[in-house]
Amino acid sequence: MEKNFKRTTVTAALPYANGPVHIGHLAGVYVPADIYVRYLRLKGKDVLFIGGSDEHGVPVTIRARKEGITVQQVVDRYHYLIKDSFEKFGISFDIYSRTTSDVHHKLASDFFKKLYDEDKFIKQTTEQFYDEETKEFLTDRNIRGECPRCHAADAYGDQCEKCGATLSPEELINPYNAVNGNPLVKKETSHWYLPLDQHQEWLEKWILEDHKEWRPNVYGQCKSWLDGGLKPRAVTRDLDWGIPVPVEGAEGKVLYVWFDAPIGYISNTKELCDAKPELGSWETWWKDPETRLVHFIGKDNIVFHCIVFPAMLKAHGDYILPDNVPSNEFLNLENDKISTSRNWAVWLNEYLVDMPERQDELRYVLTASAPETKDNNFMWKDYQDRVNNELVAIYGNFVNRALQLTQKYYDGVVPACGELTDYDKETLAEFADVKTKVESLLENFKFRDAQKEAMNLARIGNKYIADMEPWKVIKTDPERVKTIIYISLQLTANLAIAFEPFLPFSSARLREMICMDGVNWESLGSTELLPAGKQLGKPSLLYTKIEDEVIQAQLDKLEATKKANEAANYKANPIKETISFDDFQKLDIRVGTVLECERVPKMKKLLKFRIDDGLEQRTIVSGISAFYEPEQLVGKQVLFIANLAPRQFKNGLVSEGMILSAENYDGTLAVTTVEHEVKPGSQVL
Ligand code: B3M
Ligand code: ZN
Repeated sequence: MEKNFKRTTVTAALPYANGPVHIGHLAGVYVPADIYVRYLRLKGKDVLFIGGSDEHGVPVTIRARKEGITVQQVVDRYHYLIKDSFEKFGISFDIYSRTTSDVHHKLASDFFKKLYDEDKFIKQTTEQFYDEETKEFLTDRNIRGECPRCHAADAYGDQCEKCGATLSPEELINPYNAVNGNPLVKKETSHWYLPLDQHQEWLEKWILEDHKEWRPNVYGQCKSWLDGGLKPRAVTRDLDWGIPVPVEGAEGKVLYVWFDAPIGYISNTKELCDAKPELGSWETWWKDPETRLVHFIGKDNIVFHCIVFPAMLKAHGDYILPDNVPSNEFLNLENDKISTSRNWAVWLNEYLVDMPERQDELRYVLTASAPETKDNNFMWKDYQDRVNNELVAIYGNFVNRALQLTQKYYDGVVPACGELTDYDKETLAEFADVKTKVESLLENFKFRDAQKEAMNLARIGNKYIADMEPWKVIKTDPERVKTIIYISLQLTANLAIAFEPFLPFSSARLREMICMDGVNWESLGSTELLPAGKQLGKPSLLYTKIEDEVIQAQLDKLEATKKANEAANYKANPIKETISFDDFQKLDIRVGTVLECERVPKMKKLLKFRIDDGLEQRTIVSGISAFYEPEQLVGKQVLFIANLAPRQFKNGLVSEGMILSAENYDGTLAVTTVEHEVKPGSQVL
């Protein structure tokens, strides 16, 4: 639906203030949002860029317990750290506030109250786990217990980290309070629910019919939620940290973090507009149908921004709905999932120290390999290659040559342009349409391709100057060199404009070198940006090479993290109690040959094996499907426990034994096998 909007409200997901932000955040949300906003501003559009920290919810409370400090101390520490990182990376928020602000508490509370008064919620009473000693209801993450699938001792209420099973707390065997180990009882509690099922119909039409232009990953996730049928969702929690539920009889209850956090976008807009009346009323930015609302988020937030929050806004009645929700997939680091708990990340605050003055380099690489359509991988070697071979060797090199030659031949004054050769004209024609290309890509949220176009402009320049060899021509035809340099300088000025949304720091440096005031986006593509006779400033290198040692230091740091994780894992799983030889002999471990192996319908984690155990065939089921394709294992000889009592699964499937696998430090599993082939049924002694 093409519509002419008067203004745009752009939001970027509010990161939890429970830790610093890392490259995954930057690549997935903040750099693309910033590029988009910078572009809109350059186009002279009315735009507000709203950010802030998400300071409620369970994650911050867990962090506080871990560090032995108060929750307020946790959110204070990380809010300012995150804010500072964003600032230093040039993420140009109009406001970066926080959900513990008074403005937000009031607005979120009023929002809830209005829906409550108008009967937009339903109240339901359910049994939840309760700690009788501390008198608190526990949230999923704070409940641990034995995993019903793999029998790991310490699965979480929502997931077992050993076997990856998605769980609900009810499924845990002997659930206990993760903080103090207390056993838990079931107790009744009431909560308010947003009846999403009642919103199903309009959401279906609004998303599936009216927003077919949303990115396929976003559209697809929404469709699968809608196809599955929406269910009521609790919007309150039993917790002592958060915004109190503003109705009678709700003592000890707070708004669910996913209810208040998106309202944070609105509160932060209000805080901004109240402080700067020239921006107009905050309500214009959230309620006027001529305002376009765009949410930049990561893929784990899609359902909240495309279904839950719109349902809240609709139930409220006064608000506009998002026009687009550009969401990225995930960024991995050196082929491994970024993980805060395993410290597997490049933290922005550390990058700023380790790689001083190289914010644009990271912005560039993250956009060049942005996870726009599928998960992507950040490799330090790739970072080095892109910086050295693209920013330094193409963009920086071209600009430096053009400026140094101007300095050398003309004392830094732009020479007059003479008659153009055919090659000159071709070159100019090539960059004439870069503006249209970049614009259309940015408007369609294709940041990777848009940046590529800008880089292409540098490539054209680099090739032009290399082909023209002005340093040689100067000896034979000095008049001609004036034209070559003139054209090169116009290209240089164009680069300062084209890269402005992507690489704000180096664009500003370049503008300073060529004495260009401000950026006039509309003049992108012009061949008269720097008039003949203009005195330019002093050139210096735009980018410098990254040496191998610098990259090695980063890789070493990650290696040390891996080692520390392994050590921690060993500590968490110490050698078990000593057993007698007789005990050992009770175990009958044998070698079996895998005859068949297949996935089990509806039980995602499992692989079903048909094993030749030497005597006959038997079926063994094993929870390793995440780590192997079934056909990889056929023909392999595996170690299995032959005398384990058979175990029956929910769907009736019976496992006659257990295949032995080794668990790596990161939770991945490797099947054990023999060093050379033996007869099936051979005993392991
Ligand atoms: N804090 C989750 C996250 O950081 C959540 C986003 C809120 S956006 C309103 O992924
Ligand atoms: Zn498990």
